[in-house]
Amino acid sequence: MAAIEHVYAREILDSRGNPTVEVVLETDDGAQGLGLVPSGASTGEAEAWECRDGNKSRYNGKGVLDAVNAVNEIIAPAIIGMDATNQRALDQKMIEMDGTMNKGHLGANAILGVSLAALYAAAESADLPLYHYIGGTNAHILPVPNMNILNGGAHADSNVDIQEFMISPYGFNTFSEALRAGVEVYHTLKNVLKERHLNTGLGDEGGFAPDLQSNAEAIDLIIESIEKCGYKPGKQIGICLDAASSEFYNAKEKAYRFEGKLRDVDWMLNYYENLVHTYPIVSLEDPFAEEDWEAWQKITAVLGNEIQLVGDDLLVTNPQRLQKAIDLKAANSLLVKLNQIGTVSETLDAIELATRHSFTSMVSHRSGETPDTTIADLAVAKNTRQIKTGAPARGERIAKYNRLLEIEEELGTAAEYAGYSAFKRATKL
Ligand code: 2PG
Ligand code: MG
Repeated sequence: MAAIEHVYAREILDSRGNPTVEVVLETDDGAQGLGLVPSGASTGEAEAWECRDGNKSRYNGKGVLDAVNAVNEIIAPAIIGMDATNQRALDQKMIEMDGTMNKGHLGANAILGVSLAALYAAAESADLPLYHYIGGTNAHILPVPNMNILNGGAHADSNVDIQEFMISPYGFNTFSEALRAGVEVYHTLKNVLKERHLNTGLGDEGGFAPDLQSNAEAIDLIIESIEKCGYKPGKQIGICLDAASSEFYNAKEKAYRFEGKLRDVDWMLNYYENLVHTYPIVSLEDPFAEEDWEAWQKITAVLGNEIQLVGDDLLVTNPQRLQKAIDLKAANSLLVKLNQIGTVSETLDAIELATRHSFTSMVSHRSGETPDTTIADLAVAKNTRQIKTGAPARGERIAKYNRLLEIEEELGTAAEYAGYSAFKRATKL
């Protein structure tokens, strides 16, 4: 037992310079945990509620003092004395105190800050590294890093509609070799862009954000960079996309504004099919909007046996929405974001449910991040085999990759790199 003795929240800044919540939690055996909460830009409508003050005179309304107060004045007094190692009981208590379906009273940012801080304090109290504390003795598989090296959509100031163009270095023996290959491709892409006089400024997740002729051109540039580095596209390094299509969906017209025109579901489906059959794409996230379940069913029927179809805005790490997707045969993979659901235990429930129904799980950062590295430990703890945490640039993204290097070294001979096994849906591998 590690009884919670002290809980304190403060307002800090995230990687975009927006306020977010930090929670420090101490237990009676001297352990201390830190909870840092990330924040999205292309957020799903069904995500748990992120409490922002809305006071325009501070941070343009984005302050989180209400969430901080919710921790310091409401949550803290109610959980003092509880056992930090009983994560489920603690999370349950906060869910009950909130009393809404979407953390709409206390705020998911307040609740997650405490949930994470308790998790870290409990791991320290048990004297175990986080991945080991969460995952037990079988936590040993290093995930394939899906590195978002070209940013578009809501994460960039460019004309590129698809939000994320990721490289997946799966054809390597260790995580560190795979990471090195990905980093080399990233640096080479910069030169490839420069040669063409394209912009090399960075988007929110550290990837380049040039204006391009088409979305496919982004993939061409990436393939060229992979080859220039001496790696084999498809064989060693594949491509994952996140269309984040809810951002370009026009609900009134029931159509997608893509490459300057309104496109219906069949047009988009055809477009994706061509793309998948032209390029070494192994994973496609949010190809259709979060409430366009029918389109999701269509694409899953057509491409679901060939590639991974990841639900992010569609599933929002919510076991109920995931169950609906399982029942409807919409998507075959879960994107895992702690702050979409708001507690550690519900996140673990979502991963568990996904695994039970043969959905893969990709653990994910948010576009607004902090130096927190929980997702690196979580991916290893649950042997999810995949993580996405941006380009190999900017401290808050690099921190996660560096944490995985550390874990790989710590595991020593027990470490296993997921490699090809990560993409069990990708028949082209
Ligand atoms: C996504 C995420 C992370 P955001 O759409 O998958 O890459 O972006 O955090 O802005 O929702
Ligand atoms: Mg997404």
